[in-house]
Amino acid sequence: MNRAFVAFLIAASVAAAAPAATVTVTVGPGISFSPATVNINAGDTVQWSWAPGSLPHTSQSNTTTGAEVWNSGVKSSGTFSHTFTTAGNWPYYCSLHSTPTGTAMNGVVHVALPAPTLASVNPAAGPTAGGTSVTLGGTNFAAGCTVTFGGSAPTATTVQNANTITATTPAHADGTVAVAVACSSGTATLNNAYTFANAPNTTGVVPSSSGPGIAVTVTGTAFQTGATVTFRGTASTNVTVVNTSTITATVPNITPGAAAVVVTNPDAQNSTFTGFTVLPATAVPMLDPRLMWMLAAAFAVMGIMVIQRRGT
Ligand SMILES: [Cu+2]
Repeated sequence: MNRAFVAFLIAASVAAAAPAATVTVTVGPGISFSPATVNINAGDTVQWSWAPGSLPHTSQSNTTTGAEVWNSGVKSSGTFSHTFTTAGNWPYYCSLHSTPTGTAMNGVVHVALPAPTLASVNPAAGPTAGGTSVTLGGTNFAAGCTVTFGGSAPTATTVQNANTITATTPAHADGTVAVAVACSSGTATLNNAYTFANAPNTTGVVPSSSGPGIAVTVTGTAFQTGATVTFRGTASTNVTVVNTSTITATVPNITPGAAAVVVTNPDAQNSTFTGFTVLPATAVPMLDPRLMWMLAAAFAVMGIMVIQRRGT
């Protein structure tokens, strides 16, 4: 997108939020409102202007309750104005020549909602499987507004009120996406507003046994910054997410024995590894005894080979 086009878009969006306008409807001189249908925004004014030499007419709203009630009374010259504040369709009629449900001398004012704005998406992350209930905050939401997450429609969308929509996330590939609210009055988009994340998968702990206070390395996939680690339900107090596949965590001070290791991402998705054993605090070897035996055996074999060479 080049700069000129961006400038155009900005100008266009500013134009969309134009200041209040006044639209004129001519009454008469015969039996007519002209134009019979006008489209305005909330805050705009309609001014009915009786044509020179007009027959006597009225302009009065069909509705008799609420903010959009008006009645000019019988006039054959001059003007009458009403400022609309409520979105919707507001039919009206001339009481001398028609009825609220008639067609002889009727008109309608369509008051559009201002375009929606989208300010917040909470929570901002969830599983790729979807099913997360997300609350969108903004303005000018109305019945019929639809939501997309990275172009995908939620499995459920409820417009709670003009400022709140709840939506259940669809399944979506791993990644951060824009969230958009599309209404008849316009579309609001919040870029990078929601992250679909794979569930973590904990595949190992190295070494597979260690004692309290010793840092071990947890390996796997889809670890997120801010992930927590527990050993048999007790949190490690020293966790470092090195990258998406590596976490270092200090074994907490718990009794020896098997301990499930659970990694929980900030989006609440978690994964359990069951192959870890907590050793007694006093029995932590400096090196794995099996490795010591292997090294000793290797040196012994090398030594025998050297001796045999010298002997020939
Ligand atoms: Cu009339």
